[in-house]
Amino acid sequence: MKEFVHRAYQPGETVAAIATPPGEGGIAVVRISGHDALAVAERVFSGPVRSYKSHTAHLGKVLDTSRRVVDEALLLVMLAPRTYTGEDTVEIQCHGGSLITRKVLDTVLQAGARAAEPGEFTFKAFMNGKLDLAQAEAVQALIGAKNELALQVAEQQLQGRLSATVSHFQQDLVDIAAILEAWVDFPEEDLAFAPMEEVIDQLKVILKKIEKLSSTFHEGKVISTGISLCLAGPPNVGKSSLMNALLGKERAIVTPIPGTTRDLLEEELRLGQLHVRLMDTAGIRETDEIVEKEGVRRSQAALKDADLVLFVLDASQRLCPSAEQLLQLAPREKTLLIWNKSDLCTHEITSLEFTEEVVVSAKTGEGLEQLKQAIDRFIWKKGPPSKEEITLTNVRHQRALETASLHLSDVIEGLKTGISPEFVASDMQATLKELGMIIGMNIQEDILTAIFSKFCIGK
Ligand SMILES: Nc1nc2c(ncn2[C@@H]2O[C@H](COP(=O)(O)OP(=O)(O)OP(=O)(O)O)[C@@H](O)[C@H]2O)c(=O)[nH]1
Ligand SMILES: [Mg+2]
Repeated sequence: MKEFVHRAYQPGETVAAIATPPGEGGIAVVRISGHDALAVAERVFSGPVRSYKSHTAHLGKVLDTSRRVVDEALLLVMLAPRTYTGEDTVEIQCHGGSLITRKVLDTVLQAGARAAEPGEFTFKAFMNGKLDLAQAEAVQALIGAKNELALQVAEQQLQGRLSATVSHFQQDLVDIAAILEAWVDFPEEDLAFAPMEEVIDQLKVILKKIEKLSSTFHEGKVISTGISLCLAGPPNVGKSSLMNALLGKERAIVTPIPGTTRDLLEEELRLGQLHVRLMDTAGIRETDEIVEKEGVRRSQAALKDADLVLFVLDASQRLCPSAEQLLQLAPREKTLLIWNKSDLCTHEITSLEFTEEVVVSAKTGEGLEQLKQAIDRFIWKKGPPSKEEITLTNVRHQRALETASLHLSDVIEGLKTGISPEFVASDMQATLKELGMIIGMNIQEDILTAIFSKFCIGK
C-alpha cells in the first residue's frame, strides 16, 4: 500500500483491521476504532454494544447482514479517551482461523467501518496526542526487536525518554531564542537581556549534549540492525577454518588447496549480546578461472559492504607483495587483522599497525577468545549501553540531531562573529524545527507517510 495514510485520515473516522498475524492461531483480534466503533460493532454483534461500559468484555455471536452466525466471539469495549488510539475502540476476539477472521472483518466492514491502512491505529494515537512521533516509531521498533538490547531501547523510547530529552533541549533553546529575538527587536539594549558570553556558553553546553546523543547512533544501529562481519584475505590463509571455529561447526569446506571457497557463505552467530552475520569469502587473487573469478568479485563486494572486515593472513608465511596489495582493499577504520596459523609460526610477527591485530590458530583454537573480545571492542566502541542511557536507533532521529547541531553551531558562530541578529535568530529557529521533527512537531506529510506505511496493518 502506498496510499497516503493520513490523507485518507479523517479525525474519528471508524476503521477496522485484523490486528493479529496472518495464519492459524488460538484466537484472532479484529480491531475497530473511531466515533462509530460501538455502533458498527453493535450491527454485527448479538448484544447491545452501545450500552456496554468501558473496559468490559462480553461473550456473544458475530452476525452477518442476514443475521447468520459468523462466529462466537469475545468483544471488548474501550471508550475514549482511555484507549490506544484515543478514540472509542472495540476489539473482537474470534476464532483464529484465517478464513473465519477474514469473514469477521468483512462483516465489520460491511457494517460501516473502513479498512485500516498500515499503522493507522498508531497514526490515530499520534494525531490524538496519545503518543508523539518518536514514541510511535518505538512501537514499530518494539514489534521488530530481535534481541534483548533492541527491546530495552525500544521500551525506553516508548516510555518517552528520548522525547523528554529532546523536549529539554527545545526548552533550553526556546529560552535563549527569546533573548535572541529580543536582540533583533532591541539591538541597542543587548546587554540588558544577558551577557553574550554567557549565552554562547549555554549554547555550547546544549550543543555538546545534542552531539553526545547523536553519537549513540553507532551503538543503536548495531543493536537495531545487527552487524555484518566479513572474513577476507588471500587464498589458503584459513578463512573458512576460522568461520568454522567461530561457529563451532564444520560449515565451510576446508582443504589445503588454495581457491577452495568459491561462493559467499553466510551464517548467523551470537557474539556477546548480539546476533551478527558472519561471511566467509573466496580468497582474493588474480585468476582466469571463470567460477573463481566471480567468487573473487563477490568477495571484494562483500568486503566493501561489511560493517567489519576480519582480514586474515597466514602468520607462518612472510607477507608477500600481493597480500600487501590486497590489504589496501580493506578500509583501515573497519578492519581487524587476524594472523592465523600461529601453531605453525616460528618467527616473530611484525605488527602492521592496525588498531586491532590478533594472533590465532583456527586449528588449535588458540587466540579465539581474544579474537571475540577484539570484535566486541570494535563493535561497541564504548561497550553496550546501560538501561539508563538513551540510545538512538532510528536514522531519522540521528539525521535530525545532526542537522540541529549544524544549525546550532551556526548560531554560536554567528554570535561570536557578530553577524546580523536576524540571521542568528533564523538559525536558532532552524535548530528548533529539526528538534521538533523528532517528536513530530511541524512534520511534513511525506515523512509521516514514510514512517507509518512501514507499520503492519492492524497496528
Ligand atoms: N596448522 C594450521 N593449519 C591451518 C590453520 N587454519 C587453516 N589451516 C589449514 O590451511 C588450509 C587452508 O584452510 P582454509 O580454511 O580452507 O583456507 P581459506 O582461507 O578458506 O582458503 P580459500 O577458501 O582457498 O581462500 C587447510 O589445509 C587448513 O587445514 C591453522 O590455524 N593452523
Ligand atoms: Mg575458504
